[in-house]
Amino acid sequence: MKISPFAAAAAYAVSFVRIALLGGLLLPATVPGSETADCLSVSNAWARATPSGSSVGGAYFTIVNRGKQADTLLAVSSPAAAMVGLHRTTVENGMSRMRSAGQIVIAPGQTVKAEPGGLHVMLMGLKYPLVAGKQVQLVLTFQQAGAITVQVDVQPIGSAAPEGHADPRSQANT
Ligand SMILES: [Cu+2]
Repeated sequence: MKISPFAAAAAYAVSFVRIALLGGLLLPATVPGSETADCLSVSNAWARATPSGSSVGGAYFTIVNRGKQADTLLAVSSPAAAMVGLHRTTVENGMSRMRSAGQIVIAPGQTVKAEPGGLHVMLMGLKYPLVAGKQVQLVLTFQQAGAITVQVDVQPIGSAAPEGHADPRSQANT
């Protein structure tokens, strides 16, 4: 039996709709935790819940560059924190340490993940605790893409601070 091009196209269209429904592609463009500027997307944005009284928190996300040009993450800010830094946790001589990560370059086709134990956003001087189930806003400023605002989901993870550093009030050498 020969399948006409029209039938094939119709079958394709039907399967696409099904995939779109399953994949949630029909959700509004502003999905929490996922924002896109042209070819650069920030997704999977989440933060650890913080105990009340804690002044620091960690936030994580995935940046994908689907464009043809490299882009650079210059800075991160948040209305929830007095200061926001991009840090990288490394293990040196069995000790977990944290350093400023500097500017993050995302090459064309590259995926950069901020995750516990590695690159992370450090929220310092929190103005209020990060409560599980709530969201917090992060603004990521890129050289090419400009400012991308991301709604970060706060997740109930029982650690007080990202690995490699403690609350500055309890540890001077942070
Ligand atoms: Cu840090």
